[in-house]
Amino acid sequence: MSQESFGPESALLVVDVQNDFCPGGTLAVDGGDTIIPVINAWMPRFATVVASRDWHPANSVHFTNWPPHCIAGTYGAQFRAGLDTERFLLVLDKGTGNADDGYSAFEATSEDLESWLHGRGIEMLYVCGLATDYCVLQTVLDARRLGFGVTVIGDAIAAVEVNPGDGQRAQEAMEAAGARFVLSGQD
Ligand code: VGL
Ligand code: ZN
Repeated sequence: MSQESFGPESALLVVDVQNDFCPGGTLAVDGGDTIIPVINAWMPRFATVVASRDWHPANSVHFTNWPPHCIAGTYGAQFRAGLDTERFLLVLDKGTGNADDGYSAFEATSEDLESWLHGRGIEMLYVCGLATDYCVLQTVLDARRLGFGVTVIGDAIAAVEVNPGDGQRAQEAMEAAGARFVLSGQD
């Protein structure tokens, strides 16, 4: 299996691999934790690895649509154990205002991701994490709108599937926006 490193123009973006989206969490995603070793295996190939966290206040309007999850500073908001967090050069907190959904990592309030990436000459994003049909989807659509090349790691994402098929439809929407999908070992 080829495990080439990527050039400095490429970054890995790890979306919301947090306890509440993993088994036992308040908004658990099927397979939310099984992607962790897959993500870890990709990290050493990048000079730049960035991660986002869903990071909501307890009184967020977001919780009119969702069970409370990823409340700032709580166990549910922590990165899942086993994720190689020491490789993160930047951690972005999003959904931090009580009127924010904050699905996209480009809406992070802790750092402007677009200018941070541009400042480092990064033009290509490899995207993985949770959840395919919300935060991965909105992050990828924003990245494409902003002109980044996007590759989604198809075996390192998992979907909420509020409605069956949401993950598949999200993939189609990302592909229609120009994102490429790859599988580990076939990249
Ligand atoms: C997410 C639903 C609500 C996600 C966040 O990380 O995909 N989904 N908040
Ligand atoms: Zn959320």
